[in-house]
Amino acid sequence: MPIERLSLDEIQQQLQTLNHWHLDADQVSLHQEWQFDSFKTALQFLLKVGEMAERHDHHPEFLSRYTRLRIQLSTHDAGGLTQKDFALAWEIDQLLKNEFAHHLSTHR
Ligand code: H2B
Repeated sequence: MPIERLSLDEIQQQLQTLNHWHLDADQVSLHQEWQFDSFKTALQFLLKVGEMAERHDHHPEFLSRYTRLRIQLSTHDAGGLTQKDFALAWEIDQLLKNEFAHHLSTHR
């Protein structure tokens, strides 16, 4: 059974449960960008999110640029946003809060 895309209402509701994630203009993906205190920390964060992605069998797009990391989430199989994207985003938020909060170089 393919997973269902969420409606715009559902997307707006789910966004409230997350920290600073942004809906892309085409409404098929979510993204967020962080800046860490070093390239090494940014890579460690990326690796942890990568392990998480394997556990979820759900894989983000990563854009690494020195100390910055951008993560974009979408469910390709559904052609848009699903519960899987929000579940992963929520867990990424927890990881950030629990293990990387002190390694953010700026506070938005
Ligand atoms: N990741 C993302 N982001 N979207 C998907 O639709 C997706 C995935 N599908 N990871 C998964 C793997 C699917 O191809 C496998 C067969 O479960």
